[in-house]
Amino acid sequence: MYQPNFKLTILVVAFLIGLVAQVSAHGMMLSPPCRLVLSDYPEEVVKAVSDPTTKRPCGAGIYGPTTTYKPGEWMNFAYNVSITHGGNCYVQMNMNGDDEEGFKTVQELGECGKQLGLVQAFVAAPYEHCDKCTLRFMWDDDLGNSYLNCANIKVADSPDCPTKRRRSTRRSLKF
Ligand SMILES: *[C@@H]1O[C@H](CO)[C@@H](O)[C@H](O)[C@H]1NC(C)=O
Ligand SMILES: [Cu+2]
Repeated sequence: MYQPNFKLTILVVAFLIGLVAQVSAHGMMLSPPCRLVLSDYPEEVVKAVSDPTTKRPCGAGIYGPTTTYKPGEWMNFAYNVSITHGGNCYVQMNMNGDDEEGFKTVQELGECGKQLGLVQAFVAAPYEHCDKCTLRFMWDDDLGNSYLNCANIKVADSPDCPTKRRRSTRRSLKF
């Protein structure tokens, strides 16, 4: 009988996909909005950015919005844990793009993955202006897996006072 087998196959595959998603998705950065992947299916997006990753510096996420803060302003950081593990978590900032060496830890979150649900922290935005800062959540768990999420950050006084003007002022002072 072709039809029942076909249905059974679909059921089994759906079950396995559900299982894989449950087993491997460990959490994602919710605030500021992190980079995501291209997919028509929200579950796929969540899974891709929540899975353990070997892609450095930023994991699977490839694009996302840019969040602008004033210098030194509190950033409301939030990460949601969906599978628990030990291991230290860090909030890091890169003042210019995505180079691995450029990431400096700005807040230690301890073993943030030991409890399900929201990990929230107020993290101070840089005092220096930047057009392309990257905020990274990094969690190296106790099994040797890494979880990485990046968010695009801009630091400027206000939209009326763009970073460029500040930079050129600083540069002209140097010369
Ligand atoms: C946050 O994590 C909890 C616990 O695993 C989960 O039930 C919930 O769906 C998650 N919410 C978001 C927005 O990720
Ligand atoms: Cu795990």
